[in-house]
Amino acid sequence: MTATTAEHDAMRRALALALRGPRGVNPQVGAVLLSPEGHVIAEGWHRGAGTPHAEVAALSQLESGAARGATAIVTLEPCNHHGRTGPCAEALLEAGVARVVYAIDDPNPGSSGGAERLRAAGVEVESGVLADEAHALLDSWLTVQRLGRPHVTVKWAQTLDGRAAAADGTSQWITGAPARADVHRRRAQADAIVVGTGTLLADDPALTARAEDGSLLPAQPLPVVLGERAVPGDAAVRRHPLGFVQYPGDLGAALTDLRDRGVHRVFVEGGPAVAASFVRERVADEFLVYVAPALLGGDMLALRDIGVTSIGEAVRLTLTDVERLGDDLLLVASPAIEGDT
Ligand code: AOF
Ligand code: ZN
Repeated sequence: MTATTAEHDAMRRALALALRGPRGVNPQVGAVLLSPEGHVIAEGWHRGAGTPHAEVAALSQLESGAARGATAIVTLEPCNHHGRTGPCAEALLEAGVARVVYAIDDPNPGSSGGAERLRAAGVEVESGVLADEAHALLDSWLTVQRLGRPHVTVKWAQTLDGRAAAADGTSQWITGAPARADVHRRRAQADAIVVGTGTLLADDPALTARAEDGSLLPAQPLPVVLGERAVPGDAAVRRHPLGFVQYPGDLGAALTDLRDRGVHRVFVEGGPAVAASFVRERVADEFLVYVAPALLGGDMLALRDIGVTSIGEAVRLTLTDVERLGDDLLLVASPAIEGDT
């Protein structure tokens, strides 16, 4: 039996509940329990590492026995491991849940297998309900699980002819205020902002996420500087509330270190050389390209050499969104095959 309308609605609710949890080393997960008649009898969400999982949080809302015959709607496959908390698959079985509907499989080898465990015990299990939405919610956590590195967004602003600076190197304010405000909103979603030493020395960016009135947004990503050149003593980034980290080389090692610091979402604003290095190393999951209706001509391209010499080697992307921001355009694109540019 595929999922019912009530189950779809409950999954939507579970996704909203998941968002109440913090973004951190653990995924954001939501759960809703439906009575056999399809009424919501309990809700729960995961409140971060070390706290009960969403399913257990929902079950704890009920008197013992009240979940017998119920359907559990969960945004992630119930776990099957003894981690910081007991396995959710066992908790659901003990509570007498008859049916489990979840959105996406748990990619973590240490905790996956809950679906099989439940089926083996005679529980009906459905998966894939609102899977796209659950993927979108967990994209950075899924990237860390699958690829062992943070999810990477590479952003640049360019003119209509693909230039990011004028011949003299000046590059600030290619796009207008609405596009810049959009960048700040998206920066604030990231755990780290990356720039190269070239951009740092040329623009002296503060690398803070700010509101339209210039005030600091509550969530600040960690500033990351890539490259060997020294950060000047009076650089604006030195006044960042979180300080900054610098990696002289090896992008892979930098991303692994950032992952180990709990960074799941990296926002690369680095300039044409840094952007190109992420593309060359195939570690860019999403591109945000802000396009201003202006022309600069010349050689100051938005992206340096990415190792493509022939058209057949072009890095093909899928356009996932187009937005108009004032006079500018935002194009959002991802590698044609996820995680494998
Ligand atoms: C679920 N429901 O609500 C969550 C799950 O450190 P632990 O013990 O909390 O385990 C974390 C792992 O459990 C995490 O990496 C992911 O695979 C799964 N998270 N599973 O059934 C939940 N948050
Ligand atoms: Zn669990």
